[in-house]
Amino acid sequence: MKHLILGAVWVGMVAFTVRGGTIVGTVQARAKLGTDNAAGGKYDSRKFKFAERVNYEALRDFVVYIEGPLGTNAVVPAKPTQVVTKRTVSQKGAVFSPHVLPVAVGTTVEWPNEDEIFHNVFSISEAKEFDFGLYKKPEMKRVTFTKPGRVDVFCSIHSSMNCVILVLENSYFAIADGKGRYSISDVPPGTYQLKAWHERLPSQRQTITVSEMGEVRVDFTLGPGGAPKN
Ligand SMILES: [Cu+2]
Repeated sequence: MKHLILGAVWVGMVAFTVRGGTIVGTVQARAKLGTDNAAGGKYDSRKFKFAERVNYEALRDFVVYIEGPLGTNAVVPAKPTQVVTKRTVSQKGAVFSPHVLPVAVGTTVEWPNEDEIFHNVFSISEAKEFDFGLYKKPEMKRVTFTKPGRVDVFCSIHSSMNCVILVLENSYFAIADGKGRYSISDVPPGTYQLKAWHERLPSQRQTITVSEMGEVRVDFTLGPGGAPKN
């Protein structure tokens, strides 16, 4: 009997200590082959910035995430995540920082206003509608995102101010760094749809299998045309 109980405890511990795997890779954007942008060149010049061509190589804020609910689902940070409004030297107006914020569903996001001027932060997105009204320091506004989806956020006063809150169904996501590299760790073993997202490009999916303590490498190249419909 004692032996059986010990055995059960041992099995329980093994189940508890299954170690997740890691998903690593890069995300980059590329214009459709044959267009001027694919060759780079003259449009990389700052002089042509007014022409508002997309410099695909310079795109940032890619998010990579596992689609759908997973395990115990979202692990919500204990403290609210923040999007700060601030003025930068390079921009005439105020901006939200970060510009793209992926969060797990249930996360509360605060919008501290670091300016001495008023802002009115709002969204009309289906996943979350809100309107903070005019406010500035030390008043603080916050919203909890309870539904997955893309939430576009604007300021009713300043046209340069916009950001995207990407509300995701689980906590297995990463935002790529300045070189397009990302890493998602402690992923429970399993087969998943891994999705690469950018606010202005078609998303892409790949089916991946993560093994216990294994490392899966997945690279994405996003671009208009040629990408799977989403
Ligand atoms: Cu504003």
